Amino acid sequence: MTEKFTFPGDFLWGTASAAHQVEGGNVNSDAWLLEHVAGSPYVEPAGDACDHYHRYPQDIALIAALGFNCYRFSIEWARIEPEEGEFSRAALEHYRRMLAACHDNGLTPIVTYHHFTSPRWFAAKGGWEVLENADYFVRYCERATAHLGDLIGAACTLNEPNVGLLIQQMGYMQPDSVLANAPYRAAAAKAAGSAMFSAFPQCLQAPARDTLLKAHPLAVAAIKAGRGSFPVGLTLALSDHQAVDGGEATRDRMRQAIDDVFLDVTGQDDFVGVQTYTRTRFGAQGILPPEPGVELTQMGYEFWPEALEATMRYTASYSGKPVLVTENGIGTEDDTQRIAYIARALQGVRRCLQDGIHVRGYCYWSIFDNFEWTMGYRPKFGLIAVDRETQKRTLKPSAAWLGAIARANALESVS
Ligand code: GCO
Repeated sequence: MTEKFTFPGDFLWGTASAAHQVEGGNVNSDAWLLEHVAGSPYVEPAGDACDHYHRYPQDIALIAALGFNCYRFSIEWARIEPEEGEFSRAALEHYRRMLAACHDNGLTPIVTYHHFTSPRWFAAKGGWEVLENADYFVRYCERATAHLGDLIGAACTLNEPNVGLLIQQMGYMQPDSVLANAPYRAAAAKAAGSAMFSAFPQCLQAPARDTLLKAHPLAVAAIKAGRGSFPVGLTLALSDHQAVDGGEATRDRMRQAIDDVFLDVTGQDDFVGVQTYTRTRFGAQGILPPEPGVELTQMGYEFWPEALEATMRYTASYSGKPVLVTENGIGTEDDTQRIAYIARALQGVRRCLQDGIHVRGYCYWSIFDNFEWTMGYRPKFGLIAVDRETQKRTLKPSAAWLGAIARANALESVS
């Protein structure tokens, strides 16, 4: 039986992006350097990306025209503070214009202060692996807020500070002991003219975790003390951790180490940003491979749209905070599969709301097919395709489909 479910009146409907993945020409960032060294973990460089740095006026108008009421994007530290202590008024003004464009188009801007990339000088000082370096991030947050705060609708400090731990546990990234001697680290340090070079998320996770845990609450305090008044939170990479055949203890241990430690520093936050793509199953011995018979996405993840509901419920009950879905999506060439994925994920959002969980909004990752980090441009997460030669944007059916749901602020509920 189907009936109509209406979302709360202030529900945020949006899509998400991140500076390095869409702007293009982010040459002063640590990622850009790492993309170009011998033995780089990146299959290709970001290059011009989607040239969103120049095309944001049309892009933002397009997002609004589709029916969304918010846009999550990140401001780029490497542009705002190109050298240590040297802040670029021009770069800050660029982001002011982006924020103003959101408002002009009726979109609430959700700003991420740090979405993986940092300035080269920060990486050359050991980046997140050095505890004292948290202070550089906090100072940047202060300066950015002083310039932009009156136009910000909501803010995320760090994007997925736990993602390195998660992908390391899943076997997608080497353990710290191996990473420490990765030839590209030495090559990057040499290129940066430094004794060390550490770029997130390919950094040593144990020391980076401590710096990130220190930085987040300090950044929240700095942002809240600054210009403007808007909700502030942390986003986390949250996989639906499932226990199978006696895997409960392993699952709980992993959840504690990857998720709970970060949720434990959200005390002053206004929401937790939930970013979920799939599930992870744990047996008594550790992580299990994908279950035979379950479809895989381009990322090699299990197609498991209900993962979002599980992580929202876990996060809300563990933290006692409202949740905002800051990312949920699928890498696929098949847009019908994308629609099926989102449709099922949204039923989970609906069930959470019906159970009284405070969900502030849903942002699909991503607005464009963009630079999927080490995997380059192959995975297609976008609602909009981008021609890599001409930069021409082409709407996929999912863009109009999700935009219509956003505009209606309602969904047919399927039980
Ligand atoms: C992350 C980031 C995004 C990714 C997205 C798809 O999770 O790595 O927040 O930058 O592109 O998650 O993998």
